[in-house]
Amino acid sequence: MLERPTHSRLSRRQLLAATSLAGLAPGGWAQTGFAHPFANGERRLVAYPEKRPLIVLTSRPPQLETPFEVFNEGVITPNDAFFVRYHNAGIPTAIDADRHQIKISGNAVAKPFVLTMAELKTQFKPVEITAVNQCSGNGRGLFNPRVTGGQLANGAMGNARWLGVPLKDVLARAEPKNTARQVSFNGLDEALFGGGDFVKSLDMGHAMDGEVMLAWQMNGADIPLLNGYPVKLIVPGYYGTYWVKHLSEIEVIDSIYEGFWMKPAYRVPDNDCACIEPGTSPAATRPIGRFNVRSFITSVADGARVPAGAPLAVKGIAFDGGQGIREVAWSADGGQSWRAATLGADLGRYSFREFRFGFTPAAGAHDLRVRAWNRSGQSQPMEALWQPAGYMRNVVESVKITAA
Ligand SMILES: Nc1nc2c(c(=O)[nH]1)N[C@H]1C(S)=C(S)[C@@H](COP(=O)(O)O)O[C@H]1N2
Ligand SMILES: [Mo]
Repeated sequence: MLERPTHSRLSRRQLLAATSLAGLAPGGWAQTGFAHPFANGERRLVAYPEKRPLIVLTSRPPQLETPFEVFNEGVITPNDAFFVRYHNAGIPTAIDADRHQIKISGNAVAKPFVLTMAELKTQFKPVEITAVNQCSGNGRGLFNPRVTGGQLANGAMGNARWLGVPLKDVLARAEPKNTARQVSFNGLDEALFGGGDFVKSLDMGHAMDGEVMLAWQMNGADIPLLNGYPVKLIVPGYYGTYWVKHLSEIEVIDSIYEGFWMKPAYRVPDNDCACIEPGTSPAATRPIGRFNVRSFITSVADGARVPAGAPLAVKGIAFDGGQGIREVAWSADGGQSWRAATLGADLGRYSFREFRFGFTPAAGAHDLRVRAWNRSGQSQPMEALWQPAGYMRNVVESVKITAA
């Protein structure tokens, strides 16, 4: 029998020395103002440990949204601005990486074993990938009719450069049996009030595709504690729900894992659009999978006033589930006429792709829209698709500006 990985309950002295969330104590918050991600909503901006002031959705566990203007800083989202999402209140508030272990076991491996962080970093060949992490519910608060769940605007996404090792290489060492069907992933956080420990699973073929990885660095630095320190599962092109943080247990199993966070949670209507008519319920569901195509203007906000008769330079970002962005079109008349935007540098098919365009607005109102296509021709709907959980929103957004 293998021992359960130590979830290191640290002494007070160790706690001060280790990466720590001591600043989470109420009153320790650096409250720094308010944000208005919605027409009707005011949210506090609070700086958590290792983070700049972010939009607070809930404080226990912390759920923090990136203020949208951050996405105009560049195509890489800075670690201190990256969104934070947890489900359960029992989050680790201090982790000693030197004592952290990842246990690889399950009824479909021949050789279960335990990995330390030092072994993970030195015994496998590291790889790097730039990839977007996006919450399934990004934009959920904008659905109409409204849906329940975290009322997010579009800041529950971010793009980072991840350094780690392919999951495939780690699993191979455990010698998976040919009965292996899925791999499940657990992290150090725990459910305190029911609801179930946060455990996710991937099909064996996906887990072994060479792209899914165990990462310990984000944009050249340790992953911030709130984003999954000391090691996080990276599942390029897939919704953030699979990107398990503080990863501590991996099980290769001969069945389909159906814990709460795989079923009934995080499922979408099992049809082409993953959508239904409001007020109806889906005939069948499947686990949420890859991102659909999205694009956003980042340089000018909805409701902005700009000078009339002067050239306006506009930029933004587009991404999809891994085909890569082929084209972005823009419109200044609410989608009646379209022209091609210029694409920026290609940082890989899982990354944000920058785009730019310019025009000289005449005095009056302008309805700016951008619409992206990926390399297999998939695009974004002009009218939002709806589903009860508020996942996978990817409508062509409207940015209304006034030139005067
Ligand atoms: N251990 C753990 N990992 C987790 C979660 C969680 O609750 N616990 N939430 C998931 C969800 S739904 C999302 S969207 C991403 C968010 O990653 P981030 O907090 O690093 O931005 O983490 C995922 N990994
Ligand atoms: Mo999520």
